Amino acid sequence: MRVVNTTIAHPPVTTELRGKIRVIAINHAPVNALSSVVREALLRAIELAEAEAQCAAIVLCGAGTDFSGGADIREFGKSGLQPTLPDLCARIEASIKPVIAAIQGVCLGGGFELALSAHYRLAAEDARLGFPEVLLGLMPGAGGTQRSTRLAGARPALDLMLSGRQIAGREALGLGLVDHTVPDGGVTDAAVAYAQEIADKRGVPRRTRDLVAGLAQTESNRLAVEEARAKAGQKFRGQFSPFRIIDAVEAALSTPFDEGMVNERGNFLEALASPQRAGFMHAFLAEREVAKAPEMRIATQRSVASVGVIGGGTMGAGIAVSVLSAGLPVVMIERDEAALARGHGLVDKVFGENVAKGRLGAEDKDQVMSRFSGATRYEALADVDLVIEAAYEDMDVKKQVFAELDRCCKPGCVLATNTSYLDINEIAASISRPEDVIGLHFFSPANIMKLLEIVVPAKVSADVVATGFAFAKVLKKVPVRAGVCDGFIGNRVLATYRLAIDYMVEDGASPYHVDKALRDFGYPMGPLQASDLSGGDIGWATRKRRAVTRDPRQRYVQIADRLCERGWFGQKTGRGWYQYPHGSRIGVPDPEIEAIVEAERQRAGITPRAFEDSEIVRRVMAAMANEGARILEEGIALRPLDIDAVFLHGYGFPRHRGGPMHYADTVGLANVLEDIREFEKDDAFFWRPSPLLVSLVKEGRDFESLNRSPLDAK
Ligand code: 3H9
Repeated sequence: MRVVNTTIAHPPVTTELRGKIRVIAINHAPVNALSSVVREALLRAIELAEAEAQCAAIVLCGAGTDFSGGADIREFGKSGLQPTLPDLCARIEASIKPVIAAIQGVCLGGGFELALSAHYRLAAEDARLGFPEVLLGLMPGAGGTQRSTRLAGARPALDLMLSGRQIAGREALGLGLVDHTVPDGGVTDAAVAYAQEIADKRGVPRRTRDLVAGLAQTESNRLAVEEARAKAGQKFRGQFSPFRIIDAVEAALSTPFDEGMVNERGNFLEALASPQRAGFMHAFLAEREVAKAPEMRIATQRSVASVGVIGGGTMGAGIAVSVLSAGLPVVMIERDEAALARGHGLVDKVFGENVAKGRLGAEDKDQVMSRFSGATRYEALADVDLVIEAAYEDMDVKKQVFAELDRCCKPGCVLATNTSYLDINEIAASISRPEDVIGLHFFSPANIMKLLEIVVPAKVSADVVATGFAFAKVLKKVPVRAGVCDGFIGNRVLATYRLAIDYMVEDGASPYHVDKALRDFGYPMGPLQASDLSGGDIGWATRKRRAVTRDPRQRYVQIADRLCERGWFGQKTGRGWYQYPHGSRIGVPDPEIEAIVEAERQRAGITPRAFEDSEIVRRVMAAMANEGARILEEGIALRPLDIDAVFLHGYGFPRHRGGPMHYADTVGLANVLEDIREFEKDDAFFWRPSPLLVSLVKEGRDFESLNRSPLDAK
């Protein structure tokens, strides 16, 4: 292969003349992102090929397995880098020699836009094409909105750009976004042959910008825009880019190409500069960063080919589903046959529902369930490589289970507990092999929720921690490393901001107002709705457990206890903070709750006051940032971004806000501290500022500065 620039060890673009076809390959690992060096090299390669006498047509492809993962997200915010991607795309489309894109692997965002600016496209059947920009708070900004609408029509274009979903080459062919598919491998060879054919015909290159067919305001295109706008109001509440995507598609239908491009560019740049984009991008990078545990660099993971699950309740069954879905066999242990049958039934039900919804074939379900087995004796775990205990949350119960595991499991078996708050050091110390004991804290429903807290007790060996992270990858979870403390990262911060909410409710805010303010902030449901969903009895048990150790200076609000004493535990009892008539999942406000709250205020001698939405949000966010800073001080979380990932994937924190720590940076840590100092005047115990937060403000630093600290030092 002839290399264009021999002075660079890994040139960002390589080219090769095959007969009369100039093959230009993007060569920028790991995902062929379109960084400025790549764009520059591509522009030069296209111009050279156009001027080259021997070249009759050009094939554009990606070196390695992918076409391109899109614009280089790490270059966002750097201005003035030339050529811009829209300019490069325009130059490719304007080429007087036919350009054929050969698409394999991922072809996303700006990469897809690059391919759409070519005159023809060939894709591998299993290539993955899409516009993920919306998931980064962006929109396609290099003609994607204009060209995809012209090629596929408004409905498919909107679907792709608003969902961010990836489609296979086959589907792209059906939508008219590619011209041909190639069964497997050899896309570039097929594209070269196709380019030769096109060149032999000597036709004028077909330019998507000139396509008008089907564009005129047809009823179906118009309706697609209208429907998308109606749905977006609810689905993308508070977000910027989805609405601009719809505007851009509307512009593609009704204005000339160049005008549509101006509209797209303006909105793209606005989205690029927005805090929402910064929040989304932080979330994207954080979820990749958390997966790189320090132990993965220093230790080799143990092999995990089979898994045991202790307990067939909701959590145990959910974990079993998650493991089975990842292709591993599961042995479930329950205390008796009846409990085992219930656990088996719960697992079977989930896969049965997937069959009913068409997500799984009946035969596939049989195949998955054939990997499930159950037993009432721990000896059945003799050969498994990893066990996850999901038994009742009680230290004595856990210790009994672990004694059995110690007796029956083979040497080297990883022994994990799914406890939400119990001291894993104590569990580990109770058996003969504490180095094998780790916490794998799943979130309910375990087969759906992405978060997996990997809780690292003092004596665990590094290879067990590395195994936990590798196992999370197999389960397609987002693993976050946490230290041992009551509640680890997530439930500890949750407990703190729930206190802030309890105080506001007793001081005058309606529970429904609190929920609405946080929904408007971007949460899918309010914290009290979430409590109704998970069950008020869980928090009640925690409060009782902590009663003995509670600091007498801590203010205690009894409202939630009054609900629990009535047996109002939320959705499962038909009543909690809301009423759920006839098994409904959407709660309705309950006047009796308002009365209970009022009575409690009187009992506590509180004169209620009004709260603005903004104060509700400020108090909740300040409580999260302050407790987050504390767990950083204690080393429970490695970095602020680990806390962000926990809340994004386990607690519904709005992704466009980036997580509680990133959001605090957005507000400004000095402002957060000022809020805390103001709240401290009323409750000096609860609102003590974290020393870390104070010192960061003093030094003019933010949480992000701690994300950059090298992990290797830990
Ligand atoms: C865009 O294109 C805007 C245009 O419309 C308009 C322009 C004017 N840039 O995920 P992985 C890194 S917006 C830079 O673990 P996988 C990633 O951070 C962009 N770096 O691998 C990681 O780095 P590290 C639209 C990127 O195989 C490494 O690559 N495109 C980019 O599981 C491996 O990533 C997107 O939104 C990038 N674009 O998945 C695509 N992408 O090793 C976003 C990845 O240091 N990317 N990296 O942690 C993805 O969805 C997945 O990364 C992908 C590969 C499917 C490509």
